[in-house]
Amino acid sequence: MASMASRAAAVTITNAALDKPSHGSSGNLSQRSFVGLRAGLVLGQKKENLSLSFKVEPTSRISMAVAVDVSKFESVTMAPPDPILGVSEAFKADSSPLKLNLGVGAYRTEELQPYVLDVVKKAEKLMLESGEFKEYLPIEGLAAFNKATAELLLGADNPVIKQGRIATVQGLSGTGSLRLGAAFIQRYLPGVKVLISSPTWGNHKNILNDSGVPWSEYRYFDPTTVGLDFSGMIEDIKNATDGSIILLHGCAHNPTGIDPTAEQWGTIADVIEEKSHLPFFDVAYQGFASGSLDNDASSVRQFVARGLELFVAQSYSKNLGLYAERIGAINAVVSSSDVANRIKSQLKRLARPMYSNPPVHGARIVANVVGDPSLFDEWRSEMQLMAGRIKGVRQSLYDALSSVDENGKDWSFILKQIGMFSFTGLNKNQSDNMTDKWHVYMTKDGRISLAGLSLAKCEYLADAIIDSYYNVK
Ligand code: PLA
Repeated sequence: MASMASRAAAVTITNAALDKPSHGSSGNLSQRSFVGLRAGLVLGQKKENLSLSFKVEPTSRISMAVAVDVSKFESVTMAPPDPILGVSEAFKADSSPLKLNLGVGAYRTEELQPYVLDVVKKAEKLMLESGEFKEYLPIEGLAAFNKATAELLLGADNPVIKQGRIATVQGLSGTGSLRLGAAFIQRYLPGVKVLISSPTWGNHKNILNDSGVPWSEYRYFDPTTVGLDFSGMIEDIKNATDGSIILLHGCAHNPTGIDPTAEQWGTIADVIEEKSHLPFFDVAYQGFASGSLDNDASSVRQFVARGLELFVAQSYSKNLGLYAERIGAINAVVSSSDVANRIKSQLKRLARPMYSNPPVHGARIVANVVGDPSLFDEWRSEMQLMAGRIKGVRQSLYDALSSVDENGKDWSFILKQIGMFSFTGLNKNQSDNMTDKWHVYMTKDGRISLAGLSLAKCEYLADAIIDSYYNVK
């Protein structure tokens, strides 16, 4: 018998098992012992540090002990925490009563509690009463949801919808929809580069990398003006190889909170058209930037009205507060219904081996809210309420900063930014100080989520920002 006990294969067979083969197994003792022994011996031949112990107990129980102290996965290294969702984990571990989570973009009430929209509760009550089934959805998702989401995006009377020039597939929220779109690009536009804004939502890079889609960046943020580097953006989009894909944030750019004006969107569309690029919109905040679903979709609608083909990923995490339901969609607006049908068939083909078909609950909520005029109206007012609370906090943070700051720095850029976030301009060391000294949790790029801030905490936050900005390099 081998002496080292680093690794061993094992089998245990009792008397009972001799008489009755267990489910799924067949054969008698001699066959099974043989299999167990052979497995051990084969392994033993391959690896010197294998051992095999085999004993017959007085009760006729035959057993082999297993000891594993070397994993097949020794080479797996620890992954770094996610730069956004990892912040919530660190926040949870902090026991300070002062702590404030401004990391992830999740809406909180003035009491800093998670918020479930009233319309969502009402829609869920209706769903429960009607006893809806839990069978598989079709691969492309719930038909009523797909119709509603395309109409919310483009406007119900958009000719593209009547002409059937849109392929909509329900996705696993914004992220999953982007991932499906990226998988489609990888398969049907192999090697075509996606241009993403610098900076952008960090997960865009992961999604493209994991999908095997090459990417590079276009200029977007100008730190000197704390505004949009519009000429840099246009230049980079112009200089990209013809037929590139340009990833655009439909509204409420994350992390900067800076959006192009309607006129600038027109110029961006001109260049994209000239260069035969394909725009790919990420619409994760429709209704959250301005409080109006229509206003926040105007960038996409402007491009569609020009007859451009484009992709759009949508999310209902923020505007309906359905974060954990994972509900969103990928849409392709194309030149004919025939092409749309073919694209849809291929998106389904990509989805099937990834997750088969999407979850139903969130899709029903969206479909029920949008399909019921009174719930829809209620949703719009709740959305305005949420967007309004964020605007109020934005103003109050600006006021507090302006009054605390003895050096008179102009903080008005905070008021110009829109959506859930403010890009403070704090660097990594300063952001670390915010967390280590002040228990304010935020991403290391200097982004704070105003959706996680209350009016009551604005002064405290202003003190933390002023200290970090002036006292840390
Ligand atoms: N696109 C952008 C631009 C986003 O900011 C987010 C979410 C998504 C897509 C995806 O959201 P979804 O999958 O939940 O629909 N960004 C958050 C959360 C709010 C995150 O990082 O996942 C953020 O804090 O940036």
